[in-house]
Amino acid sequence: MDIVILAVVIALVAVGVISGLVVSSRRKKQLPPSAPSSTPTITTPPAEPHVGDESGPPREEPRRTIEEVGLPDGTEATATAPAVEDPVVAAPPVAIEIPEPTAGRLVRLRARLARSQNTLGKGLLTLLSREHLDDETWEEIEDTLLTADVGVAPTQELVDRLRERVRVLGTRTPDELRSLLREELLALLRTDFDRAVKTESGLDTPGVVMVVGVNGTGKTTTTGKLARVLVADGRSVVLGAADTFRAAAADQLQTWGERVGARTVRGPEGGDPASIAFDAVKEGIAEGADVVLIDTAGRLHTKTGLMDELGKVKRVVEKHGPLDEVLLVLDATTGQNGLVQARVFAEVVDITGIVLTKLDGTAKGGIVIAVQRELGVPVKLIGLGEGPDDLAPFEPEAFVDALIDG
Ligand SMILES: Nc1nc2c(ncn2[C@@H]2O[C@H](COP(=O)(O)OP(=O)(O)OP(=O)(O)O)[C@@H](O)[C@H]2O)c(=O)[nH]1
Ligand SMILES: [Mg+2]
Repeated sequence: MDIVILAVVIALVAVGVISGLVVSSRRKKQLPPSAPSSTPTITTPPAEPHVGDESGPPREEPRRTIEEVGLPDGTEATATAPAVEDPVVAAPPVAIEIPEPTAGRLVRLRARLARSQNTLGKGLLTLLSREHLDDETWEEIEDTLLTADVGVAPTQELVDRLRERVRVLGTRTPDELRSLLREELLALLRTDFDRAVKTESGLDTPGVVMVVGVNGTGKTTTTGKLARVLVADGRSVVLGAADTFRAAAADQLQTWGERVGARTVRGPEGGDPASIAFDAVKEGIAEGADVVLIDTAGRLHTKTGLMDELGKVKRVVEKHGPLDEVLLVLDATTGQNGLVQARVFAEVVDITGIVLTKLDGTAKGGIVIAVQRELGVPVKLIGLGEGPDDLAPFEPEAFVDALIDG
């Protein structure tokens, strides 16, 4: 009898505890998302205790790797913790990922490049190896280059040079052809550019990098990947979410930041991007950060109002000092349209470097040549996948080798 009463009491207590938990977690969910304020908020990395944390679920579950978790693509609202209103808690973040070292990335990612690009390199080699290099073959070579988005003028130059050199060569061995093609492609890609992303101001203030481009090219992803590269190199980073079009955009950037312990300065949806960018640099200066990365909203180069706004963001940031790098992010799969975008963006903000994303998904790697030619500005980074460490410095030699050797 006593046992029965005890069992009933235990059952009642258990129900009470469970319903208490449910209520408290419901109550938590019903809290309004951080109320938009007129001043930007600075989010701290996760895992710092906040009021009410005890009522949350236990955190013992095994940590998943970043590959398993994946990262948001910005198309959906992320379920990250609401922005912390009180700025800057000094406690060091824990459970921060250590990104992969940057050295040798292109070697690791080379296979991806080769998979999509070697139709170009192999195709050219096969054509050049034909016994009779007649006009028709040269036309095919030309077509191959144009299809890969090398652009008309560079294609013509390359074909003229190859024709001349093949003629001088007389008999051709496959090795000779390979090194000849390699040299000529390298000459077009230019080995004289300084391709280092400039993240040092040379002063005692942080280096400031702004990331621009049309919608969906990979700006936020690139900003996040770049933050990881910098953190891996031992630099401290502040992120500025100057994309105020969608709340999810700031969440997306913040998620990238949280994974490596970088703070994100963000503001209300629909707020003024220039003031957020300004505040991000201010925060970077205040906390003695090494680098401030500013992500901007995707904007169509054809919309004058949006392009004017971008010019304003840049001018306002420059009140703190000159920008060290303005990176234009271009989606390699969009082909020649990228050149038009490049031209317009370069008019509004001086582009200092190009990031070519999604090179893993296209055989149109020739756009590297075309876009450098168009702007006179080097491709500094290439995106070779959606993974967090799939951003590589652009190295012409490794690129050409991947084209030709596969
Ligand atoms: N395959 C591949 N996908 C990429 C690469 N870079 C970015 N992406 C994907 O492209 C999509 C858009 O990336 P975002 O970083 O959100 O692009 P965005 O320019 O910030 O977009 P908006 O802010 O909407 O203008 C995401 O699904 C990314 O994962 C890349 O190098 N390769
Ligand atoms: Mg974005």
